[in-house]
Amino acid sequence: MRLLIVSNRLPVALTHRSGEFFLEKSAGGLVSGLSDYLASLEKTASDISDYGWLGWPGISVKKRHREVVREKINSNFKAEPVFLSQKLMDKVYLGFCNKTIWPLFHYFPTYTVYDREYWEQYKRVNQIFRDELLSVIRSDDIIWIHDYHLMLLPELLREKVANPIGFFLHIPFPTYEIFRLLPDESRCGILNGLLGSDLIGFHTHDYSQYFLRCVLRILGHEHHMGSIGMPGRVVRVDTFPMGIDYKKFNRFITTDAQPGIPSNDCQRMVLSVDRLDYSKGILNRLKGFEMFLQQNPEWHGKVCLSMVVVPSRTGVDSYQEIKRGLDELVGYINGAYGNLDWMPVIYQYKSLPHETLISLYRSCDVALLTPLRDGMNLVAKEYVASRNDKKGVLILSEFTGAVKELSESIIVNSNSVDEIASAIVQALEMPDDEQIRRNEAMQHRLERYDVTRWATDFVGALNEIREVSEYTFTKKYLSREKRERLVNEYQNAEKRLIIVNYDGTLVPLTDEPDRARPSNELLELIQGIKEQTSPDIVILSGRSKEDLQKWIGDMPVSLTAENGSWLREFGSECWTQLKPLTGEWKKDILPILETYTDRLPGASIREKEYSISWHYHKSDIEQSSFLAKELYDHLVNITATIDIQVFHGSKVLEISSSGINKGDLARHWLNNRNYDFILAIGAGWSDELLFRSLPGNAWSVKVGMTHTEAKYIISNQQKVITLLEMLKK
Ligand code: GDG
Repeated sequence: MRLLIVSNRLPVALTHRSGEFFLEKSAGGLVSGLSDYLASLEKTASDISDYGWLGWPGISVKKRHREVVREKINSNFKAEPVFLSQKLMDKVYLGFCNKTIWPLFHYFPTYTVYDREYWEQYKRVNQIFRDELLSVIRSDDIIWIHDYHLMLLPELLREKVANPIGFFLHIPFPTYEIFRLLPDESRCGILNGLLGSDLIGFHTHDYSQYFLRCVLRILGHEHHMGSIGMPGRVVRVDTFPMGIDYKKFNRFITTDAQPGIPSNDCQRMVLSVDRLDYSKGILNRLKGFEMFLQQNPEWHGKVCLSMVVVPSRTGVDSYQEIKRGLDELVGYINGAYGNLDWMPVIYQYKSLPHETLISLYRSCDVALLTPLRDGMNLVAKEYVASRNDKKGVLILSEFTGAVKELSESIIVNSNSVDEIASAIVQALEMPDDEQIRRNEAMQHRLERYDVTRWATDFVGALNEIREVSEYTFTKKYLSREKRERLVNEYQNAEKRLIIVNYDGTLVPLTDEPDRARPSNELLELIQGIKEQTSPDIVILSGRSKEDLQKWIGDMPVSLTAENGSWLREFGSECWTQLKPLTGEWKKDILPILETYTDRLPGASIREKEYSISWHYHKSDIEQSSFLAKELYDHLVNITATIDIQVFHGSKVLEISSSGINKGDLARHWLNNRNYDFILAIGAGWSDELLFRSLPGNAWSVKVGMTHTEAKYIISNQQKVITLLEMLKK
């Protein structure tokens, strides 16, 4: 198996000087983290025998040079370039990626630009990536796509290949209220794009939940424990907090004096490191440091803030504004508080060599990381890992993904300048033994869940979900060949039984249950099967016997109403009961159902003799999904001591007298005769009991591509009719 990583940028940067192309390994959290994982694959035994990386090399390459460049990249790295013009890349990178998605997903709607052309360009670049991938993809490849630049790629690829596709989002996924600000085309496009994957990973549980909620609210797909059933496959949504190469940071050997480390006139140093970005909360941090100086004159001359700011996205206006604001505030603080011997803020606007960065991590007393929003924040993890003396204090914003695993840090709300100021005091005063105690706990966690474990877990989960999908949808799918076998067995049998559910199986589910009357074609089909092949046919339903009598009472079939409370055997005119039932319990249950009906607009109650159904087809999908689960839970709890049962069907809860379920019903019919062919078809949850109670040689078929106890699945209700038509001679 080959693991193919796809990201916006390749892990190597291409440059062009004096007519020659040069390659340089690029830095950055994702690249260095994944490179460490890929290197570990070469050393350890794993299912993945090879890997490759596909992305943009960083500059545009003229058509005539492309083959030379491709050769150069291929022969030096296991990488494939995606050639894009600088113009298009600038438009997309500085457009939809960094003026729409980045601000919106980091909760800055006021910075967000909604421009149709940006969206069109974004689609275009995703298509170019798809075409490039198609030219290199092999059938044994697992594809792992990274980050917000390529959110449409999973679906574009899924339309063309059957390979496993994983997607990981490195930035936050916002709440529904923020995400829905995107125009309909792009918000649906992004969700559908991502759902082309088999596995979608996020840094935190919250981001996963926000994504699932958006999928429900915007596309209407429900999930079950993070799995979404799509036609022919299951999409899994899960949480994988990205780690770092702990050992590399912890054991890195640094020489004492590194260029770029401020000469330490002051006794204590507070460090901050980030890219220049409004999401990083750099201005608030400076304001917090200023308040600290204002409130604590005893620290003047004894502490400095060393701020490393890495230039980024210099082409976006809002970034230039922050840069101006930052320059001014640093100048103001140094002017107002500093003197000839002491400069409170040491500000470096540049990228430092890796070794210098680690030296800084190790030599500071406090790391002050206060993003207003950050998907993870690897700097926080690197800082803790680098402290092989176990000392140092981390102050971390509660709005970073990393805070979930670094809960022993001093956690601040980065919007609050006061909290930042007092956290600095608390950090500077923290005794050594407490620093060690906190860092040990965090280091232990970071060492266990490092970047290799993160990637291994992700790839493992991707393979696993593919196996589930394949088992459910390939092995169980009632293919044409299996359908022909079924018909063949049917024709060769002597005593045949067909048990079929009514709603969702014989007739489509409708928003208005009264509209589910059988069509003339359906009635003719049932009549035809009976006349030509004389099977015993049983129709199961949760409906009242009056409805069934009215709609299909003339059919040559046996009927069961109210989920088995009533039976009408073929050839008989009267409805009977398998065992005596009571409707006494209804008076206790109805008030509960009424309360939930009041809470859920569109919900309705249908009372029958021995059962009640609570329908919510017409209600708001998200509200009903939540309330129906709550009601089900409520009913199951209170009915534990009463003789009734609760079924959660498709947009309906059915409560009926106990003692009879579809399994019991099946046994009743099975005892009647010695059948040598049994076919049972159902769509609802309660049909699982039916499937379970059938003998081993029966054909059990579930309608809908979901997980089931049935031996086979069929994609939709219309296919049931096609199958039944095949049973006629
Ligand atoms: C995304 C998400 C998420 C920084 N300054 C220098 C330097 N760095 C390195 C650090 C670290 C990386 O850059 C920054 O990692 P972050 O996690 O903070 O952020 P990004 O990579 O920009 O962005 C983020 C991450 O993806 C991973 O999923 O955590 O939330 O926005 O590795 O060491 N490296 C060098 N000199 C510097 O001056 N050499």
